[in-house]
Order: sequence, then structure tokens, then C-alpha cells
Amino acid sequence: MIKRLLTLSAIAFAALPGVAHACTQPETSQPFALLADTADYWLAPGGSFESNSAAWTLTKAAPVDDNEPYFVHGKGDKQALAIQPGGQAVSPAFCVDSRNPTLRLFARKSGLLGGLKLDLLYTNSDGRYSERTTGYLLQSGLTGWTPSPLIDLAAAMPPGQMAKGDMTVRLRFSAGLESGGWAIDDVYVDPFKFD
Ligand SMILES: [Ca+2]
Repeated sequence: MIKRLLTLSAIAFAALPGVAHACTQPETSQPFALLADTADYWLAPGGSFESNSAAWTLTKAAPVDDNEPYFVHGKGDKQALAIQPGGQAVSPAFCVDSRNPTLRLFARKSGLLGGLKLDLLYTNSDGRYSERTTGYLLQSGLTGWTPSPLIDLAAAMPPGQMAKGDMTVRLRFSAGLESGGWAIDDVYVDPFKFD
């Protein structure tokens, strides 16, 4: 029965005009349910920063013995990523399509000033490398680990490119020189928000 349903679903999907959902979506969970956000998310590659997870490309940044206090990825998790002032962290590449409109994570800043910038890095369909800034994480005061607001990933994706289907992106978090540095953990992508 399950196989039959999946097959029918695929046929219905293919018959929808103008819909390009090309990525294979990883397994999802509801990591922010404790925070009244019951949306399904999947973990960005290496997004828990545990020792066995995919490596990010780091400049003045490193995994540290820490974890966001909700342990939404795993109760035994032990590491977060610290980004020093002027440092940056670039995720491994992953596939997004129009079903991946938002991103959410935990962040903690270590100084009173400065934000954490998030850019989307990708290669256009014509082979041109591009970057788009999705925004800045800001925290008023030193509030410790804080869940981020929903970050609008779709707004940073080029509409023409998304109309063709999927695209491969990397996330880049950059701490300003004026900041006291940041830590991030449990970076999740929402795959079904508008389905
Ligand atoms: Ca972690």
C-alpha cells in the first residue's frame, strides 16, 4: 500500500505545471517544537557541529565544547561553533529548491556590539559565482543562547534560478570585527513551510 501511494503521489506531482521541486529532502524532525514552532526541519550538513558531522570551512572559527541548551539535535551533543570577531564559517554545499524558504538556528553573542551576517553562496545557471546577503542576526544585550527568528532563505534565492528547479548553496556566517564574536549551533532548514 505504501509503495502504491508513493507512486501515485509522484505522478500527481509531475503533472503539476510550473512546479520545480528537484532536491531530495533529507529526513526531518521538529527541533523547535519546544519553542512553539512545530514546523518540520532538516539539519543543514554539519549543522550540529558535533565531532562526527560534516566539516565547515572555517576562518577564525572553531568547534568548541559547548552546545545550545535545548539540545534539539541530540541530548548527548557536546559541541558548538565559535566564530571570532572578523571570522567566518562556510557550510558544506547542499541542495535547496522552492520548498526550502526558511532557516533557523541557535546563536549566542559574546560582546555587546555587532551582528552576525548570513550570506548565501551559489553558482548561477550560467556558471557565474554569486553571493546574496540574507540578513544579520542581532541580539540586544548578552542573553546567552537564543533561538534565531526565521531567516528568509527564499528571498535570497534568485527567482529565475529557482524556477528552473534546484540549486546548490552554501551558508556563510560572518562575525563583524566590532563584535565580540559569536557561537552558533543546530542550523536547520525548513523544507515544507509553504507546501
Ligand atoms: Ca551541537
